[in-house]
This record gives sequence, structure tokens and C-alpha cells, in this order.
Amino acid sequence: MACCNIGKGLLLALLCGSTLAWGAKDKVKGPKAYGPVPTEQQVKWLRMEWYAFVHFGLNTYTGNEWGFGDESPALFNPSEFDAEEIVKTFKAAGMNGMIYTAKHHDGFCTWPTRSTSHNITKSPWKGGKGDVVREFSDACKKHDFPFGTYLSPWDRNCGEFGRPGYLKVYYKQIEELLTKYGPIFEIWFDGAIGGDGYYGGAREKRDIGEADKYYNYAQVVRNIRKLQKNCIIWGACGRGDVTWGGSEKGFVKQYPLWNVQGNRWISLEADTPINHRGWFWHQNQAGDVKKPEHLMDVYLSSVGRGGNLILNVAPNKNGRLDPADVASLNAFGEMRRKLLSRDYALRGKGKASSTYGKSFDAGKLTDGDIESYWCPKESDKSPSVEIELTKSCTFDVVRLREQIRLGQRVEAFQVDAWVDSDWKTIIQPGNPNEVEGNFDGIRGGKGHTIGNQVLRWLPEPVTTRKLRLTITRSKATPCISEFSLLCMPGVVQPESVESDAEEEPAEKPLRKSGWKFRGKTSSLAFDGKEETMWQSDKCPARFVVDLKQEHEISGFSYLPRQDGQTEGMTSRYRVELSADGKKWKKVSEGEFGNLRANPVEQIINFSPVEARYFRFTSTAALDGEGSSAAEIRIYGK
Ligand code: FUL
Repeated sequence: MACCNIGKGLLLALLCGSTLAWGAKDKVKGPKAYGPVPTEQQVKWLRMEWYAFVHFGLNTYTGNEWGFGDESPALFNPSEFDAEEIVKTFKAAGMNGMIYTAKHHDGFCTWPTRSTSHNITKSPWKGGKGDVVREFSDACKKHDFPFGTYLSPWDRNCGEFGRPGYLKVYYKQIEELLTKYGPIFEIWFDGAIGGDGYYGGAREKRDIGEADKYYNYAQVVRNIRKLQKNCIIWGACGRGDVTWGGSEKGFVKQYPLWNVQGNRWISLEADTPINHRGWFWHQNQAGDVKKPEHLMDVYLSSVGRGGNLILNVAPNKNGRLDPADVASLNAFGEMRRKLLSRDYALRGKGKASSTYGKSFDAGKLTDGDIESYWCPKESDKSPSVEIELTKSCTFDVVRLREQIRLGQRVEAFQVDAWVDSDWKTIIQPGNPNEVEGNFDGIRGGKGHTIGNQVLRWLPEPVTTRKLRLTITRSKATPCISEFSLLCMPGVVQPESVESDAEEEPAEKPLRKSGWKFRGKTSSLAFDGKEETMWQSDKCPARFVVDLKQEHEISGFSYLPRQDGQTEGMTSRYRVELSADGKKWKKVSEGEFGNLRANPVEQIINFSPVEARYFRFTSTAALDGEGSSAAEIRIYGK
């Protein structure tokens, strides 16, 4: 244990309260903090590692990812919602909290707010007396599980949105959520900030200009600190404590990762839905859940790069979690538990090239105490530690942690293992120009930054009794709190589950046979290849498919272009059907939401219609003049 003759509370107070750390035994001062340091809440938050996101509201019932704002509250009626059951599921999987979408962009408030009448009191659920925020927050309290909330700044229902009048509504909502439901560990202000919407019937496009100015986030942040000083603020135009990881795929956009923005400590949170279909539950989604081994990749490229992970698991129309989602969540949870269950470096003996003083000796790396740390002498320009394990062991994951209370310092590190009477480099030091993005470097990646923690999965297992850690580049004297050796478990297969009996029966995509396509390149939207697409140089633009025989058509799916570009992504559509190719019946019209951040397949269902011809019109598209679709599937019998 670090500084065993002083209490941990005192040590903590010393470490976080001042810029100096003291070793109690030999009274040697630790190094001064370097650069921005995290607040106590940010430290606590980073140690949560991962928690659940819960998207649940009117979109659950309409199948939209972004509601327009004119949806009827009458749709919200989850017959089997049991907040406690959901919280227990998350906790059992090893998650460390949950964040619920109290209001999404459609403006529907799932608590009885006084700020707008577009709220849950207008829903039939519990006779208009329901309060989802209350039920989740109570269940969390009961199970000692941190509760957080998401409040969309963009409100497509409110007639005053974009004008000063909306701010009163929005501020009231923040105040209610932060004063009526007990401690909120994190409040999320989404970055989607405006566009078209219902806006009290105006049905127009609204532009709020500079979001930071419009919402006055400087003041919002001050108010939140007054209401709940321990609440982590996500977003708020960079004024919060945490920012977006940069993708909705679950990885933080790049490693090396620095928790620094200007002169402030800002941590990164990677977000992703457990299901490939999007943030809200969608009918027939069961087959599209991410596999546990993919979730491990997500974990390694978020938490393992020094950020946190928020993983969305969305309740269905009944208010229950989808059994297939839960099965995958549990299987990944089990893999994570196994990974972290044993640290083979624990109680290893460390011999350092130098130490700042006894209280910062190399033994601190392997004492299992996240607060104590090894620190070399400032004059030591290539500090290293040899660690002798209690016995020879086999591992394939190395975890390192910095004492972040003193700031983030390490730029690159190297790890060698003593194998066959020689040092063998098992983690090469990174070069700041070699940036890992996406899911790169999950296996065999280099040693760049450390921060709260870095997890490096080796290309193959290593068996040894002796290792050497070298800090090859650091902005200031490194302060390393942990060196751990872990073992990646085999894939845990999800339990096979019955799909939820209440779900409507799955329709299948129609099989293409002899179909004729009218419209240049439109056949490319039906060729089963994500990399090719229907493209038109204008918008609106449309094409027709002749299915050669009548079918009972009940829906379609749209996959936006997958090449990383957004130009011409169809964002609003109209679908019409016809028996003869002359007389058309409009069966669906609407929006494909959230394409920029999460360009996944979206499925649209409608009441079945007998038809032979399918007409798709792109009525609005993102960026540029054109229209496109990578893949379209037609559902029916
Ligand atoms: C995005 C939103 O637009 C999505 O709908 C979702 O809520 C995601 C977590 O954040 O910005």
C-alpha cells in the first residue's frame, strides 16, 4: 500500500487538494502537477469506465431515430416497463451506471414537466400519472447505481425553439431534472442543434446560429454547478467536463489521447448502440445485435485508450429490453469480468532506474492501489522499471495507469519481456505521428499515451517472469500508478434467446427475381453491395422498381452511403406503390435521422399494400446537390 502510515483519506486530500503530492514516510515531495488536472468528479467518472445509455421515448413507437416533433404522446404506453428489472440487468452485466434520454430531439418529455404540455401526462401510460425519469432514478437509488440524464437542446416540438422564448423552457427542464430526482452523475447535452421540425405547427427550418451563444452555456454550466456540484456535464459546447469520443461506433476517435482542451482537463466518452439499427429500439432488430467480441473491440478502443464507454441498450415498445441485446450484453460483461479478474503482475517486485523517494518507489506499480505511484527522479531522462513477477505467467494484455490527479504526462512507453535469456520488445513505443483511429491497434498497437488507463492487447500471449517498462517520452516526470498483466478470455457466446413474444412478426426482404429498374444507377441500390450506390446529381430525384409480380409490401430499408462521405445522403424520402406503374399511392414519407453521426440501415414499416411497382423519391439530401442510397430492401410477402 502507498504511504501506509497515513490514512488513504488524508492521502487523497493531499493529492487532489493541492498541486503537490507528499510522501509521508520520507517527507519527499512528489512532483508538481503538470498541465490541467481533472476535478475530483472527473477522476471518479473515469473510474466508472462504462455505463448504459437508454434511448426510450416516442421514437420507440414510431420507428424513427429522430422524431419530427409532431408525434402524439398517446403513442407512449409501455405495458411491461419495469425500471428495476432494467437497472438490475445493467448492474449484473458489470455496468457502472445509466443515462436516460429524458427528452430527445422530438421534444417529448418523459417526466411530468411544467415547462411544456408535450409531456408524459398526455400519455395513456399509468393514466397520465407516469414518470419514467422517476422510475429509473428510484430504481437506481435502490440498487446504488449512478443515474444520469440526457436532455436534448434541440426541441423540434416547441414553437419557440430558436427564439429567446425556448430558453425559459429549456432552463426549466434542466432545473427540474437536477432538483427533483436526486443525484445525477452526468447530464448529456446533445450536439445536434437545429434544423427542420414541427415547431408548434410552423413546420419550418430553424437555425439557432452559434449554439454556445444561443443557449448561453457559460451560464448554464454555472447554474448546474450550483444545483449539483458533482454532476459531470457532457458537451455544452466544450464548456462541460466531458466531450464526444468522435464517432457513434464506440471508439474514441484517436489514440494517442490527450485529456486536454486549451487549459482544461476534458475527458472523452465514446458512445454506441449495442444494436446495429440505431439508438432507439426498432422492430425486427434482434438479428442485428453487436457480438460480444465486437463489444470487446469497442471496449479496448474506448476505455482501453483512456476514455469512457456509454453503451446504449434500448427498451422496446413494451418497455422491456430486447432479449437478444441482453444476451450479448451479458456475454460481453462476462468477458470483461474475466479479463479483469486476475492481474498477474500483482505483488511483483519492481526495481527502478531511479525513484523520486521511497514513497514513490517501483513497488507502487504492482501494489493494486490506484492512488500510489512510481515516480523517477526528474533528472532521469529514460526512466524504466524491471518487474519481477511472483512466478512465471502467461498474459496477452498489458494495462498501465497514470496518476492523473497530477496531470497527464506520458507520450510514449515501451514494454519488454525477458524471454529465452534476452529482452524481447512486446510493446513498441509509439510515435506521435502514428495515430490510431477507428478500431486500429486493438491488437498489437503501440505504446502512446496512458492517462487514466491504456489497455494493449498483444499479438500473441507472452510467458515470462520478468518485464521492463520504459517511459520513452514524457512531457514531465512520469507518475505511473499501475502496471498490470491480464489475460484476454475466449469469446463468451450469448445465450440463445427467444425473441420477445410481443414483437410483431418479422417480414422478410423480398427476393429479387427479374426486377427491372427505371432510373440511372438505381440497380446499384439493390445489388447487395454496400460499396456501390444509386446516385443522382439532383434532389429531389427518384427511381422505380418493377417487381414483375404483385406482392404484399409492408416496408423497406435504406442504407446510406458507407464510404465515409455525406454528400447526397438521402435524409428525407417518399415511397409510393402502384399496381400498374401509373396510379401511385403514397405509403410512407419521412426522415432518416442522425445520418452524419450514425449512418446505419433504417427500416420503415407501413400498413401492407398489394403492389407491383415501388417508387422511391429522395426529397431532401445532405450536403451538395445530389441524392444517393447504398442499399434499399423492400419488405413484404
Ligand atoms: C446524437 C443524437 O442525434 C442521436 O439521436 C443519439 O441521441 C446520440 C446519442 O446522439 O447526437
